[in-house]
Amino acid sequence: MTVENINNREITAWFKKFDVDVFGIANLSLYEKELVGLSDAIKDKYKFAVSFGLVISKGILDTVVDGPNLLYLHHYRQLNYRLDMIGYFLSREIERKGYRALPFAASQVVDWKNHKAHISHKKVGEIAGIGWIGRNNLLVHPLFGAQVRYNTVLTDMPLLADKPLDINCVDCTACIGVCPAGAIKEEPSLFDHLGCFHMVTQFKNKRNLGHHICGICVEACRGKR
Ligand code: B12
Repeated sequence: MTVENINNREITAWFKKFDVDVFGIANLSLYEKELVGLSDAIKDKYKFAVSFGLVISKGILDTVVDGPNLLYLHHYRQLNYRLDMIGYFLSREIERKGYRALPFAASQVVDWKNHKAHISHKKVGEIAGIGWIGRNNLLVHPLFGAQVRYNTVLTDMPLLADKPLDINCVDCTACIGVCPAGAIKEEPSLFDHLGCFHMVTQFKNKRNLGHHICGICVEACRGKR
């Protein structure tokens, strides 16, 4: 068995131990974007991006009827916290084996003008074969739909990368009619980013949430749940 095979097995066992619902390995050279706010030299140090996600509680999503509420806000924050912890512990595990690892934040904006984080978890997840970018502009998993939150760890540990999936939303349009901003269109590239942002800003201010959240298109995108 190759060292790559052994490392893949160990990472899989590690994720199972931490009750991580979905994960995959992306070849970082397929991620053509910059790492926002970080030097290019950093990207050169790492060959792989490990993508991992936690499924959002169905019960919580059932309460998201006309937009976000305090329960959804709390759940959102707890999942982000757990995703950050998993990133930290996975990185420590990789470093103990003598390799480099760089954990990111589940939800941290570093460039508010352009709404960008250091790295796009959706794009990484897509390259890692976890799902596809749907009409709702979210990473859609074949089983869990968009009801997963993600994080990413970069590493130089030798691994076998997964391949992107060759599927998409096909004729599912469940998210189009429910979007309160009318931001979701039949054609995925026509997603109205600004309309979505204005709506989540309204929710943040009017519902006193302190975070740009919504959850309506997430609730509608159920996969096979
Ligand atoms: C900033 C941000 C926002 C902003 C703006 C989003 C935007 N314009 O992308 C606001 C506040 C509006 C927002 C809203 C929401 N967000 Co938000 N947000 C983020 C955050 C922190 C950064 C995203 C980012 O950098 N965007 C910049 C753009 C350029 O990148 P992108 O759209 O992510 O990636 C695309 C491009 O980069 C491109 N791309 C990248 N490389 C390449 C290479 C090539 C060759 C090509 C062609 C394209 C390409 O493809 C990517 C996929 O389309 C991420 C966390 C993270 N670090 O990823 C969460 C995240 C995207 N948000 C998430 C969610 C769930 C939401 C909300 C539903 C709110 C909520 N939680 O209730 C809404 C609805 C969003 C929607 N339907 O699109 C989840 C998505 C989970 C999923 N299953 O997809 C993330 C990943 C957080 C997480 N930890 O899970 N969000």
